[in-house]
Amino acid sequence: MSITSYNPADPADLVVAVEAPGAEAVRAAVGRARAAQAGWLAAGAGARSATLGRVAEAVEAHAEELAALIVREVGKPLAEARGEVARTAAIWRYYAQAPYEPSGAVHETAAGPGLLLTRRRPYGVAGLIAPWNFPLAIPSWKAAPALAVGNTAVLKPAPEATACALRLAELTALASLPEDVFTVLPGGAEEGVALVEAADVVSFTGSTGVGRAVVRAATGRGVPVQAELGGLNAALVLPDADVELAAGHIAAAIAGYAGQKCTATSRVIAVGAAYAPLREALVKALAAVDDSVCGPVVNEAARERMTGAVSSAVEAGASVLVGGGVPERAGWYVEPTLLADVPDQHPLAREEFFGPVAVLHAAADLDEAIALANDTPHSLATSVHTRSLDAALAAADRLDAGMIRVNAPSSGVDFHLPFGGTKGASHGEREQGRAALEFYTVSRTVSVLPGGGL
Ligand code: UN1
Repeated sequence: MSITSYNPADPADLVVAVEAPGAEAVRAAVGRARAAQAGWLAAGAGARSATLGRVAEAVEAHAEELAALIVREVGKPLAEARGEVARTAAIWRYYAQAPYEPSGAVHETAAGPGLLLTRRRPYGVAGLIAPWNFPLAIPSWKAAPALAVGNTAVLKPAPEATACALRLAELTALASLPEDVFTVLPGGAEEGVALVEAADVVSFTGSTGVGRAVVRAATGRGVPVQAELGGLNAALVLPDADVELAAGHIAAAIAGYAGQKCTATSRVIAVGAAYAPLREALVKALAAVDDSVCGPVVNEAARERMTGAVSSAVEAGASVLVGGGVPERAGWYVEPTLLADVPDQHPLAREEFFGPVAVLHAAADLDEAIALANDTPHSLATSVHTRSLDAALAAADRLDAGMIRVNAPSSGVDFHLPFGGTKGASHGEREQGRAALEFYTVSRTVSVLPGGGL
């Protein structure tokens, strides 16, 4: 089987085609990574820090080329692609400091002399499975912390982002990351399954269905696993909000990169008197979104899924407030779309579609809005738009989401803070920041006791 990726804005443009390496090649790569791990750990904090810092420099030195590749391979608008490249360099630079972090603590003995120590140690080989929508940032925020603490890593990127991942591997080599410390193996399901069966610690970002299978397979082997799955993210707008500002943020969260972020907004919940002005402002803001913000969806199947869901919602009684169609042009474009009166149980109101489409709901008060926002297993990111500190605090207390953003789009993350959702949106330890360093290490307890009776 061969792995191909095509330009979503120009489907005739084949970006890359490689032979899928197969399960045996994955096992062999994990074996080489395991053999390289002891040397990488023994190289010491200074060497690991310097190497990760050089990866950041290599990313920066190739920033424009990388941004152009992201645009071409996964259809991300240029401004966001540039932002992702900058974020990628910052991630490597941030984790370049991590090798110098304390790896444990000293404790007092309960009785008698001695030193009790905890020490965090790497697992061995991290198996990383990444999606296509952040083709450099997500592989980097998985690989950099894993490597910083002394693991080696094997990455299987999404087929749609194969060229970006292979380029990242080339840049790590340019930065003199030793051989077999970070390996990129393109592949599909067979390679992914083989990686989960061979790695010592597993990190996955992708769809809920595949993620559940990955979690089952890794836990079945007794191997630690984290999984970041889909989000069904709401934006709550209170009557006291600056409606224009809120509409701008929400339009960006619905249509930015064609809604292809697990943090994108797909449900807008207007509270009380906010409904009418928000509807008007949001329709205007979405109608004004252009290619520099939205871009195409990743492939034909994604567009079919999205347009099929919109027409079935309309058949079920929904009304289209803006958008709803596909522009007459090459590329997998979908108009930024807002729907009202979508039946509560319709898939569009219940599942993640990964497109520039959202559903508008009305809520009588904040309580009802919070109940609506929480009525999903996919509680990843929720935005709250209000001028009231009390309402913002109430929302922060009572929303289930793993990330609550006040007066900001639901999408967009700070790479040095924990990232993840609640309920069905995430499994295991948080990604990013210090949480990632914990995930890729296990604590050992060392008791140093006097041998000769002091
Ligand atoms: C962002 O909102 O900038 O797969 C990042 C995703 C998320 C990353 C979102 N893990 O879309």
